[in-house]
Amino acid sequence: MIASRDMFEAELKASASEIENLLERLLSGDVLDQEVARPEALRQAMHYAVLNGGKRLRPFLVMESTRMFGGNQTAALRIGAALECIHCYSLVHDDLPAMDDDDLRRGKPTVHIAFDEATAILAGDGLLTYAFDIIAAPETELAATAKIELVLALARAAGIGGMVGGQALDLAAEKASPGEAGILTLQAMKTGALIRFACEAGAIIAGASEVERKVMRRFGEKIGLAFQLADDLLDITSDAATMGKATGKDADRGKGTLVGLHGQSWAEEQLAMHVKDAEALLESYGERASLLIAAAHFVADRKS
Ligand code: GRG
Repeated sequence: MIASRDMFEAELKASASEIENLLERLLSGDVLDQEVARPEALRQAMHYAVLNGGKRLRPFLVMESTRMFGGNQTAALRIGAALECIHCYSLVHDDLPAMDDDDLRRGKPTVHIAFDEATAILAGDGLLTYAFDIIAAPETELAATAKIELVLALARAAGIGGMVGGQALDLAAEKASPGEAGILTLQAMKTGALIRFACEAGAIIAGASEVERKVMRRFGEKIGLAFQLADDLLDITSDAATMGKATGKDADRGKGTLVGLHGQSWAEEQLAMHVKDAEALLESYGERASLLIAAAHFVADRKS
C-alpha cells in the first residue's frame, strides 16, 4: 500500500513546518538552564545553517516511523529536530574550503560565505553538540533508557564508524579510487547511516521489539542506497539552479560513483530495485506503512 505523491508531499510539508517551528524555538536567543550565554553571531550562524530551506526528509522519517509503531509524536518531533541539527552541521562542514569548498547550499550562500570560516566551523560544532542536548533534555518525553539508546544509535551513525568516517573515506577516494565495494562502504557511512538512524529511531521511541528495529534498520539502509544513487544521478543530470548547489562535481574531482562505474541505466534499474526491496520490508504493516513507502519512492524520484 502506497500513499499518493500528493498526499506524501502534503504530509512532508506539514511535518517540515512542525520541525521548523521547533528548531526556531530551539535556536532562539533564550539561554537554557546551565548555559552561560549564547553569543549572538554564533547563534545566527547556527540558525542560518538550519533554517535555510531543506526538505526535512530525515525528521519526516523519524516521525513517520514513530507513528507506524504508535509511539510518542511529541518526542519524535524533538528527535527529528536533533537529527536535522546533525545533518545541517554535516552540510556546513562539508561546504568548507578544506572539504568540498562550496559557495552555494539550498540555493543560498554557504555558512562560511555568509559569515566566516571560523564561525562556520563553530556553528557546525554547536549543532552537533546541541543534537545530544535535545535528546537528553527533560522536555523530551521519553524514558531514560530510550534516550540512552537513541544517543548511542545516533552517535554510532554520526561518528567515526558512520557519517564522519564516511566523509574521511570520501576525501581519500579523491586520491585513490576505492572500487565498487569501497564506494558502497563509504556511501553507507557518509549518507546512509543518518537515514538508517532516522528509520530505526521510530522503533526505539515506540519501544518496538529488536526484530522490528532490525526491519527498520534494513528499510533505512535500502532508502539510503536509493538516496545515494539518486544523488549521483542528479549530479550528472541536474543543474545548479534546480539543486540549489553545484553539480557535476563528482566527475570534476574524479570521484568514483556507482553511476560512473556502471552507467546511468544500470543505476536507474538498481534504484528501482532498492525501492521495491524497501517496500517489501514493510509489507506486513499494511496501510500504516503507506507514507514510509511513499517516502522511499520520493527519495528515488526527487529532483533536488
Ligand atoms: C563534514 C562530517 C562531515 C560530513 C559530511 C553528508 C555529508 C557528510 C556531506 C554532504 C555531501 C553531500 C551533498 C552528500 C550527498 C547526499 C546528501 C547528504 C545530500 C543532502 O541531503 P538532502 O538532499 O538535503 O536531504 P536537504 O537540503 O534537503 O536537507
